[in-house]
Amino acid sequence: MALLIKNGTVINADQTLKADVLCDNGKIVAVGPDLDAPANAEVVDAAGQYVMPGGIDPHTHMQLPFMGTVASEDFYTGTRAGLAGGTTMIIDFVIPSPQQPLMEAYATWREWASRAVSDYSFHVAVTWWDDSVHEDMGRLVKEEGVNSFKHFMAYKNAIMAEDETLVNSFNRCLELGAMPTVHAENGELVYHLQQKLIAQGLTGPESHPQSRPSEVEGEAANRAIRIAQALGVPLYLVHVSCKEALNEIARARQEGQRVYGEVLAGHLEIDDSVYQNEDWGFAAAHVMSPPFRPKEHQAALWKGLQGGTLQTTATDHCCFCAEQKAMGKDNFSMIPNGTAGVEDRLMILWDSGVNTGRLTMNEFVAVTSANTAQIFNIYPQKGRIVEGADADIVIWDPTLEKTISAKTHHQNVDFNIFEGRTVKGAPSHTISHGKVVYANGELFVEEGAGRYIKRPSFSSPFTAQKRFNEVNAPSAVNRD
Ligand code: URQ
Ligand code: ZN
Ligand code: ZN
Repeated sequence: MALLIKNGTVINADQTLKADVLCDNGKIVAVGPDLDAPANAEVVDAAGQYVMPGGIDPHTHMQLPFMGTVASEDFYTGTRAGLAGGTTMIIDFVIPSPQQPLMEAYATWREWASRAVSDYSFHVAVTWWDDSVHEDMGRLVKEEGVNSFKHFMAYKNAIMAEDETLVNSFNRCLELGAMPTVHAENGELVYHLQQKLIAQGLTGPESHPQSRPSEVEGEAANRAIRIAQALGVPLYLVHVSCKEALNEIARARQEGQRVYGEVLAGHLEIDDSVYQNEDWGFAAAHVMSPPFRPKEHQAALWKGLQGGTLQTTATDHCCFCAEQKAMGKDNFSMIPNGTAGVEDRLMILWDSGVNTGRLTMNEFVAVTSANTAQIFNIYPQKGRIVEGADADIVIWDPTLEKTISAKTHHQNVDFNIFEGRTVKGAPSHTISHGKVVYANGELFVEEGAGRYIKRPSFSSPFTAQKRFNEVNAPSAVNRD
């Protein structure tokens, strides 16, 4: 059934226009003034509201097995919560155990994600190295539409990639036209500092940030950037949390190196005072890595986002409930690392970004959707309101006030790092595949409706645009 969105203002990263939007067969089929509704079309009146590309969250971990437990959010509940917050696509992570074949882990995650209610894709982590990893990376790019590979420089004795793996894998990314991405913390330093704090009997969650100070992130960010520079491969740094890492990216970009940075909504808004809270559970609920930082880092991250040193926003949505966090009751290094946010990101970025004047509405679209689509080579299929694009849309009511709370959020976790935060501006409708899946507080999702989105390698220029044109060529689009 067709859907016509009337009387709204379309916001793309590079344009603002009063226009109606007609969707049919899961695609945007027309954008323009005074469009007529086809017979039997559903019509949504978006007067006074903004019609934007649905959010893309490039960093989530649904049902991740990690630190002896499994994240409490699965692909069904997590993508459902995302739709309630205007996010219509996630890029999650396949994380093979060391020595586990990448293709085997990929098949497992694809099976888990089949319950998703919105579109999804996967970065694949390289957690070990041998010729079979080299081989599987090639299969994932050529056969499965994976164009990004993750490297955890932290988490020693678990999934940490040593320099040898970084060099081999980054080089393989270059051969394949894939984007290497990193979690940049020096895992050896973290391990050393953790042992030191524990030996001193400092086992509470307040020691978590002490074990991974911002210089530990700065070192790893610089190392990854220099390795990428030496090999001539681009680089994407996930969850940049501090000035030191930000400055390494700025220096590299200033030198013309192709380096991208991602920032989490949480790291933009929350500081390290949370770890001083005398409530153990409250402090532990904020244990994630990199940790929340002293206040001056939030200001620097906002400037980085405004100034283009950072290009994307994400959440690193990785949920653990109170009893899971309690696994680290006697030793902070055993507290499962992770916090939620997939439902809150757009509201936080709008309230702290657009409402404060830090971001224009166009920049909001860039950092919540379009830039991710471009960096990971699925633009303009995703990330733009344009004829031929997927009809993944958020209708944004700038007057709608909400108070964020674990009591009312759709995320399958008993804590919200933005608890009690009142925001102004929120989705009134979310549209996925041209269907209204969220309207005025109600969800209308279908388990398994989400599709796996292939992302072409970067080997040939304009791949995504070329594919977009092919798919949308008049002969290829069956207009009824
Ligand atoms: O490091 C990550 O990105 C995963 C394991 C989620 N946990 C976290 O603390 N960021
Ligand atoms: Zn990480
Ligand atoms: Zn992560």
